[in-house]
Amino acid sequence: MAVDLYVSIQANYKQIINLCLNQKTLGDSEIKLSEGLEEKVRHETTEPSLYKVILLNDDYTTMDFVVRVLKTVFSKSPAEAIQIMLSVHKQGSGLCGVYTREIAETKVITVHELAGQSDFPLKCIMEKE
Ligand code: TYC
Repeated sequence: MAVDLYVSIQANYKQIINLCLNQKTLGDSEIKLSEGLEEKVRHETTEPSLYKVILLNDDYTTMDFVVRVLKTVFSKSPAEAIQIMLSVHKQGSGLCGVYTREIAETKVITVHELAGQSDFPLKCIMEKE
């Protein structure tokens, strides 16, 4: 009888814990699962995914404009900007930098906006590392 009461009280405590942890059912494995998830979230927030921002070659955008984009949007030195532009011109594509998702997205949008304002078809893409 006393043992039954103890087990019942323990079950109630487990239910309260599970409600706090937003679990549907009871059990140690689910509490453990919840602890595991907390660890995963902590891990993801310390190491965000990185994305390569890549310029693509075309036949119409001037070399001068691409160099200007590399200097202003990607903070490249004049020598680096010329080297990357020539590499894109010869190889078809080239790496401009590696950034977190929102920064990479903003760089891609900025390149397309600047190109559009000057009527160039310059294309820029991002790729998850
Ligand atoms: N191929 C272009 C030309 O000959 C130059 C160019 C370089 C264009 C790099 C785009 O991402 C690019 N004018």
